[in-house]
Amino acid sequence: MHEVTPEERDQYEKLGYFTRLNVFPEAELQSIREAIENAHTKVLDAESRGDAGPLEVVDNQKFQDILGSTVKWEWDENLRAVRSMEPVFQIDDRLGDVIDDPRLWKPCADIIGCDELSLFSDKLNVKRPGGAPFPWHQEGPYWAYGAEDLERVITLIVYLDDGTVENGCLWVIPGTHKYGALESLKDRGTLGRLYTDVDLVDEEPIPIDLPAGSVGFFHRDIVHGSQTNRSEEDRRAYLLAYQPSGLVQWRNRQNREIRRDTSSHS
Ligand SMILES: O=C(O)CCC(=O)C(=O)O
Repeated sequence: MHEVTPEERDQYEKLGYFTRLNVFPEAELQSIREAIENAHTKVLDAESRGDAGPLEVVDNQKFQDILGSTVKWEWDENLRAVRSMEPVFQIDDRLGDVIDDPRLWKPCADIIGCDELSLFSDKLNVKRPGGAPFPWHQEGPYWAYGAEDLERVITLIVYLDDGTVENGCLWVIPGTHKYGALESLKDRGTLGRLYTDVDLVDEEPIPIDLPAGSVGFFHRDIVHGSQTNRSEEDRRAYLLAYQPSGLVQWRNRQNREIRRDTSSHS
């Protein structure tokens, strides 16, 4: 079950991504949302009681290690909110079940061509109303330092809320995975080196506007990004990346094998 279809594989090879609609029904989504909000609350509580690493400021962005997660705070001084957390599954066990869900890992195993997988990264993007844009970038160059088998890492995004142009859904530039690592922005500080200079590509961006519960699977080198959340609702997403078995995660250097036979999954 859950195999990649020939059409999906073809689209992945030509355009660098494919999507599946409504993979998670509302009842399951609700449970995942509860898990991520619980993780978010625990991080805020830990920070409030001083149980957090030092605040690191890179350019105008703030990062902090809290509960084993690298927390990126929102850029706006007036908005005390978490922007992203990575890794996050260690904070709420329910997220471990999501990582082991064959609806997510099986298509990745097919694309990678490897039956046994381990986790490369899990990340929660919590884009609250007013949440900041994420500039154009590729994961490949970002992950290059630390990946043990970069060529065989595949990434995906689970939409926990409807993703719309208004609320800052993901955008991709189809076909750009074929360029490999592109030039980054110059003269934009330290983080500018992580962002892609899209003036160098001819392809046009498209929004990946999908209903909650849908999943997009992406090549590590596809150029992607997102805009400000201009709506009044949250736009939350859970991003996973898988790699062959036996390797360590990108951030915490620990191995987390994918469990294939969990009773909660068919
Ligand atoms: O969720 C988003 O807005 C952008 C996600 C993304 O590209 C990332 O976290 O690398």
